[in-house]
Amino acid sequence: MSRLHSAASSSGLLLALWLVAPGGAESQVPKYEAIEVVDGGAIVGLVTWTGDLPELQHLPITKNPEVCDLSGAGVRPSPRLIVSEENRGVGNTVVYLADIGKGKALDALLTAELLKAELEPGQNLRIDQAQCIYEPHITLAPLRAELDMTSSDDLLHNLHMSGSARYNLAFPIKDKVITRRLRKAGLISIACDAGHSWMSAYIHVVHHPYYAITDDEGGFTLSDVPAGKYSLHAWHEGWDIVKTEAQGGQITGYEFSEPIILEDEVTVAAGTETQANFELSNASEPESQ
Ligand SMILES: [Cu+2]
Repeated sequence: MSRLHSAASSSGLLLALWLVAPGGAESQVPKYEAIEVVDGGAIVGLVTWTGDLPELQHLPITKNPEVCDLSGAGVRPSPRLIVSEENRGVGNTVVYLADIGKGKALDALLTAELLKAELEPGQNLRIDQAQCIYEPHITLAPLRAELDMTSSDDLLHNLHMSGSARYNLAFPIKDKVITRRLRKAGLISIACDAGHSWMSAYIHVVHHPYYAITDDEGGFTLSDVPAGKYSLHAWHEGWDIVKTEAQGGQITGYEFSEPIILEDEVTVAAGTETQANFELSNASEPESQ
């Protein structure tokens, strides 16, 4: 039983939804046509938390504290639910149009994400392993993009992907860069197989550019959307730990709860801004009830 069972099975579901073409036949790449968007609209909104906050489990740092636990806290706060104290906005939620068939070219997303990551256009997206945390925790990557992975830590990490990519990559030395192309749309779960059981991250490999990650205040914007009616989804990784796996008294991994997907219908009119908001709460996690 893999500790990523939960996330991997959800990504399978997500892929299944994406890959079923009209007529029920499966296709390798979901259908999407790049067109010039004239007088498109925007979808702007917030993902917020409602009600009491769950008690998040802090994960014990059981290996390499000299690098992974510089504060000496002994535990790593859960990275899985970020709620703003200012406005109860929920960060790290991926909001996207689930059913869009044509719109602006995917390159636009690549450029936007590169700018957000303060990289020059043309440089690859990058995931770092720094003080035994994946940075960033959530990545949006265009389908077929190359991803650079590196480690700022002077110890062994083993970056293990499951879901839409299945790379298993050792980072035995600091600053080593490994580049891989992401060839399949869908969700990738990442964990470290070198004993850092608290490390986790996700990549959404996307086949169109109408995706956004909410900021620390829960805000998102999807711009240049062709006028029309769409199904808008908000994906959150979830925050419950379903199972802790251990061997010989040492924690070896966690099974996390299923990701949560909220759905809404939005109608975008030409040249206008449409508001769309989502709410997460303890009731969003079936296991929490
Ligand atoms: Cu590691």
